[in-house]
Amino acid sequence: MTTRSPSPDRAPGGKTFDRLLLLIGLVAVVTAFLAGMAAVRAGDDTPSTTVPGTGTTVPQADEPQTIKYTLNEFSIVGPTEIAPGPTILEVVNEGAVAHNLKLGNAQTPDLNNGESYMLDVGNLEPGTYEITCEIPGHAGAGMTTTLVVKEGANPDSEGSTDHSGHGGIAGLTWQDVEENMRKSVVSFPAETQGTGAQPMEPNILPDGTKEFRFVVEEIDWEVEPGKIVKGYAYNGQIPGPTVKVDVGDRVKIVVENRLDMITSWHPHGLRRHPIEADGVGFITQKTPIRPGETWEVEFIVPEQSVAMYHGHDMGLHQVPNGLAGAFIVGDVPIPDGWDVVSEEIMMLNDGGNIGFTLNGKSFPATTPYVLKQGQAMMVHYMNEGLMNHPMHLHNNRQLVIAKDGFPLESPYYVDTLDVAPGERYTVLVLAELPGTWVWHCHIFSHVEKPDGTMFGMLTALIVEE
Ligand SMILES: [Cu+2]
Repeated sequence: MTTRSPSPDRAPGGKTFDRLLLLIGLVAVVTAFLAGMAAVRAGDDTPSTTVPGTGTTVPQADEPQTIKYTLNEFSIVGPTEIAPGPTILEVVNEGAVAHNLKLGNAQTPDLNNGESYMLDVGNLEPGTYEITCEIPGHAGAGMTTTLVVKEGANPDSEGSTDHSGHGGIAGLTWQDVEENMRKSVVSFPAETQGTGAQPMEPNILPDGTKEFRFVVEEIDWEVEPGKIVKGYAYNGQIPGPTVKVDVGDRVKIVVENRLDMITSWHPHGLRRHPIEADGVGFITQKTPIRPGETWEVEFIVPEQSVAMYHGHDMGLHQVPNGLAGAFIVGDVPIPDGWDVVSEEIMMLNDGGNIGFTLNGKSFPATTPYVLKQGQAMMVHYMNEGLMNHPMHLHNNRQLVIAKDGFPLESPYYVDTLDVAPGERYTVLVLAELPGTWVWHCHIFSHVEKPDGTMFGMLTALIVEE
């Protein structure tokens, strides 16, 4: 027990031949002459004009049209329909982190905040083109869009960027933005298929060993209402089921790989686990767990820990797509004077197909937490993503009592706690004031889309009187 910790009572309110050559030459000369005539005529008839508010130029026949695209976390905003012809994309990164833009074989370099690039995409024939940011994870997080090229298209159609004149953004009026926001908020908490991080019961073997069996599979996962993505799961859950055992327990871990790729099982942050259990292919085990194989390991858990198990080989691909779960050993000591009614996992993720999520779900499909006034709950923040997330709870305090499972000698109060990839923080959340209190990552692009829709790493603490 930690004795010097503050008690709730004492403290105040918390991404090839000559003839043939001659013939070709003649054809080329005639073609160039005819094209030149056509250009002269087109030039006379079709002056260049700029469509107000879009930065889009409607060209003379020979002159490429310039189409503007804006990059942000995590969106690509620009016209959704343009006319065929030679085209240059003016790509501007308004985001906080580096982004790029790819259309067909044309791709910009990585652009930092405020940088722009004129990308010549050549002569666009009628058709549908995918536009993406190629930085790992960014397309999955939303940086993808479709451009339809067709005769007679007006580039001033839906989706064009316009930061002026409408009181809204992304070509929307403020009323559209408000409506998008309202629709997302009023549907909270929205029901979706599948719940992650469910408590896992072990098989008790004859010698008392607690056996945990994991099946690694690709599944369809509903991240937000109607949005179903391909994810990787332990036992059909994202995050995987929550393991909780006692200090001194003998455990057996069995991992069956039903993927068409290698995987492994690493107990990140489990303290003093034997090296055979460390789950790194060609280093602590002969090979990764190959498709169709089953790997197992048995060991004693010697110390209280707040750990996460996850794929380690092909981790870049698998973990951001859901292959992670909590592994808790024993109890984090609770300071005196606290009424702690539950122990919760809040797993943070931000990459892959899953995107910005809390426990595998994006708002409004996140689960709210409900407490009575004066109660407290223990929450283990676990970051299995690729980015930091400053987690902010409105108006109710959080007492940080452990870092990466190590109990703090001097717990401290926060309202915002930055959780880096791989970190775990254990906090006691005190329900001080009645009402529905927003609880979210404070990087706005992780919770709000450019069109006003709330999504991602947002939930609520509901304090009942
Ligand atoms: Cu965040």
